[in-house]
Amino acid sequence: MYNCGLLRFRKIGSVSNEQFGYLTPIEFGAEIPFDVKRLYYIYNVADDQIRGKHSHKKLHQVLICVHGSVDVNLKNYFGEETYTLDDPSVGLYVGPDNWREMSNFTDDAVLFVLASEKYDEDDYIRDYDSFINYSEKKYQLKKKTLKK
Ligand code: T46
Repeated sequence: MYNCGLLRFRKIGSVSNEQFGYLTPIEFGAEIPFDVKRLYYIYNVADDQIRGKHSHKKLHQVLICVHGSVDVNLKNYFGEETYTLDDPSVGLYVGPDNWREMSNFTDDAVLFVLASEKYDEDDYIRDYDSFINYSEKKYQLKKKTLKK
């Protein structure tokens, strides 16, 4: 889908061989498609909570569920997709102009996020109709329906 997609990181090790386990290295500049300026993580979220409900004008991010599982629904001018993140060796790249909603957090879920910019509330669009208007103007294409 436009401006988002899964990144598969290396997974070094094995669960055979007396369960030595895995190590996933992520080298900034090589495996992340932007310079990382901030990281944060989201955890202890009840399974009936929906987080997100906003888009970003400029921010690029990679979301990695390092423990447990979470669903991330993305909508942009060109389509919609839901990704289940449940593997710490997989990241979801989310570029600007994606409306995101995170749901179905398992009790043990820890969602780790790498971000291209420091926190800036002015970069958020938190109203869905404003997101649609902004996307329509930006992409200057004829009207296409983004379903609520
Ligand atoms: C996103 C998804 C995946 C800060 O003070 N600094 C920060 O770096 C962040 C990320 C948030 N905050 C404050 C702003 C709010 O008062 O923390 C509070 C909760 O933030 P928010 O409601 O935006 O959290 P989520 O889970 O809805 O969204 C977050 C990110 O904000 C957002 O950029 O893409 O995770």
